[in-house]
Amino acid sequence: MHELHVLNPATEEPVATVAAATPRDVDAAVARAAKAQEAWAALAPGDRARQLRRFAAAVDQHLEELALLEVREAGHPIGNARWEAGNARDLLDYAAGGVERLNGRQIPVPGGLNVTFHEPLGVVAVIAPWNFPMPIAAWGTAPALAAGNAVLLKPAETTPLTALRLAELALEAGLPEGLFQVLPGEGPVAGNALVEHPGVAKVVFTGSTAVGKRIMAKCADQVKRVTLELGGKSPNIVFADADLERAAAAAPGAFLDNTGQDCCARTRILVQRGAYDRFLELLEPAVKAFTVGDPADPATRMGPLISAAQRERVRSYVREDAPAAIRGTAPAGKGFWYPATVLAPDSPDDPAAVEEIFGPVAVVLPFEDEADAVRLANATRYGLSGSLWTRDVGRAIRVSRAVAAGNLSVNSHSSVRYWTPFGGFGESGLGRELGPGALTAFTETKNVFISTEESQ
Ligand code: TXE
Repeated sequence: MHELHVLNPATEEPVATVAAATPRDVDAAVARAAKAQEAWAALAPGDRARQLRRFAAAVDQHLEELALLEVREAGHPIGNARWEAGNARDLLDYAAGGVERLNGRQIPVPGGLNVTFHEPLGVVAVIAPWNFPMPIAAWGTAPALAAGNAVLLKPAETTPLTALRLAELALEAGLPEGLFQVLPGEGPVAGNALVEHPGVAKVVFTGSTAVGKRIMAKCADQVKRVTLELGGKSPNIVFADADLERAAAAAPGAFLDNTGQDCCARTRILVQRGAYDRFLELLEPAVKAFTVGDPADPATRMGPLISAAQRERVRSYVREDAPAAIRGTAPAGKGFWYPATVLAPDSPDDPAAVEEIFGPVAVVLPFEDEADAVRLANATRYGLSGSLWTRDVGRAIRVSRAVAAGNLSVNSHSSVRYWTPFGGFGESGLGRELGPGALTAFTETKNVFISTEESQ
């Protein structure tokens, strides 16, 4: 039997060993989920909503425990981990609030009554990554359940523990047996079995673009529904007319939060030529003040990377002789630490400026004018998020419309709110999560025409 060995990324100490699901386990889970889903979809909306609210309340009661588990399995600073557990709770509450508002429409047509229904899909697979284990699990799970589906959640190999605890809390809160099951396992084994299973109606995948493409191709065989949330290489565009102090104070968090393991990380810092030197002068102390260390310490802002493999991946992008603008420090000894690094590549085509590194590494590049900024921002196969800093309102709107990305922020780096839509352009993904359309993404629209002709 395969096992997953969960390590504390800050210390490399073993935290737990978890059995990995096999394709046979997936078969059994799909059958149980399908059975539970029928009864769940038949419930009155208010009853479904009440059960989800109880689940949210259970998460709320165990918030600190869940956050501490996240600290241990993912190495996230405790402050971030509390936000993550809170985000999972909020999603469940938000989705519960949508159950009774999941209404169809009546569209006038001659000769009868025409109505639309939002029918649940059935069994949904949520394949989650390790960078935000709880929020991303909840982004798929909560609206899918609310819309009347069953959910099989496969957490990442390195972070199965919070997901398993969420499943226990769901049962304790009274959710029916089988409706929400967690299948820890390996991507190519358990994950693939979910993707290929004919009993799974939709796959929600968050992870690498390479695996996302493979999943999409496999889903095509069955015309299976799929939502993809993939990588990013988002720009942080600083115009010379911006409040440079504010922009420089905010820039470190935009690529160092979660140790840069964030699909929205603003890792391409584009600075207008006239402000370039001044901005770097302001950025350096801000990067160095970003406290790195023990994730359990509330003062810590940056923890370790998730694994030795991820650290190797990050290292591979930062050559020893790479022209660096800023280099921070990281703890020595055990743990998968990596220092905050800002590179100043000679060319915007340098791999560090083009590929998603998924670590605390950004590049800084100069640009000349607005058109040049937009051209550089869009010179990527990704399109997840981005920021722009300017005091000119017209420019803020023009550039926001011109940058091809799903989530933009002006004079801010904030791009994720559970009540607003989230997702990417280009190779950053397909479909949207969160926001007002979150539940309908887990339904099929059915149109029914009822003739009002009198019988002869
Ligand atoms: O991702 P994988 P990895 C990016 C980031 C990172 C890189 C590699 O650049 O450095 O991907 O990370 C499951 N069928 N992101 O290797 O492999 C896997 O078990 C079905 C961006 O960890 O894509 C895990 O649950 N499932 C990102 C999930 O996919 C499969 C978040 C993600 O793992 C599978 C994470 C298969 N064949 C990484 N192979 C984001 N968008 O935020 C793997 N999995």
